[in-house]
Amino acid sequence: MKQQLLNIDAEAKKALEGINTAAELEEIRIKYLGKKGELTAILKQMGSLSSEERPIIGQLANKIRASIEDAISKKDSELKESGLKEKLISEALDVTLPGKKQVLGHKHPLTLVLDEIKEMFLGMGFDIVRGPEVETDYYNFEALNIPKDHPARDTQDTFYITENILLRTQTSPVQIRTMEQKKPPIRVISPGRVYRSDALDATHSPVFHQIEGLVVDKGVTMADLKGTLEMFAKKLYGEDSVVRFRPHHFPFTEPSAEVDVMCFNCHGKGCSLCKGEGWIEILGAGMVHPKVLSICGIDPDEYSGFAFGMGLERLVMRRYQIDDLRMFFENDMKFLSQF
Ligand code: 2U9
Repeated sequence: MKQQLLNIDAEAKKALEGINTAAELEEIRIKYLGKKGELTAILKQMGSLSSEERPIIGQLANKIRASIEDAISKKDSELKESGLKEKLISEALDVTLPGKKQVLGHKHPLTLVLDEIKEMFLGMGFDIVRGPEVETDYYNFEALNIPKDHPARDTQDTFYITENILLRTQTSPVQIRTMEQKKPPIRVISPGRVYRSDALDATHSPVFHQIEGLVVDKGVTMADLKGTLEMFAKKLYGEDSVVRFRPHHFPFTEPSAEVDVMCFNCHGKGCSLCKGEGWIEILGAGMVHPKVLSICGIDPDEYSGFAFGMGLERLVMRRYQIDDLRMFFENDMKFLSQF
């Protein structure tokens, strides 16, 4: 039995030399010192010894247990220390390295220009009003003097949800709601998303943004409209901008006009930017049709007003020479990071 104990001691020490992990160490502890371990197995045979041999073997067994436990704990410290060393090496930080550049986000080009336009009109005494994008036929068409059989109501232009509910095709319904709720003087702009049943391509999108404006007061004339839009054009395109009004027709304004600004690239001569016209259309406008005032409960004999509307995407595309509308919606960082 003595020789067996000495063998176990030697075997355990040898086994400890070849291990590298805490799990292997635990296996050795269980194998030699555990309840079902080799040392315990030998001690179970102590009963067969003489009363003289038993204390000697018992003492030796305890000495060997203690020695193996020491060896295990020494190995454990070594493993922990070498593990710590590896950890320190693998997680070493070179504090002299330059910091990682924090890429800051920024506003979308549509938001940049919309914020600029909002500031211009706020500076001219306008308020900003918003309204629902899901509208009724009444607010989107009827109240705007667009009769039932008008082509604008055709489903190829408008997203109908039910016969009477639709996605607004312009932000004009917000102005109708404003005129119903507020007595003149009214000076508002209504920016927002509008929806047209168009296929997405370089110049069309089923969803785009409009900014419309409305002024209603006593004695408002076409001169006020021209003055306001001229000031807007000069703020947007520069003090030397020239605007012109071309007669047009809209059901909700009378008289109506389409408003051009002289091409800031060729000053009216004609170039690729203005497609040889010399002028660039920026918006539509007109005096609010008396029927529209009346339907909102405003007496057209006492009050008059003007209104205008512009498409934001087209305006931003011209300003930054962007030739494909889809760039606005694809979230391509190469595109967006230019602004
Ligand atoms: C009310 C009365 C009149 C808004 C107007 C236009 C002319 C116009 C287009 C510009 C480009 C729509 O986005 S676009 O395709 N808009 O030309 N809009 S007058 O007139 C109104 C609005 C509200 C109560």
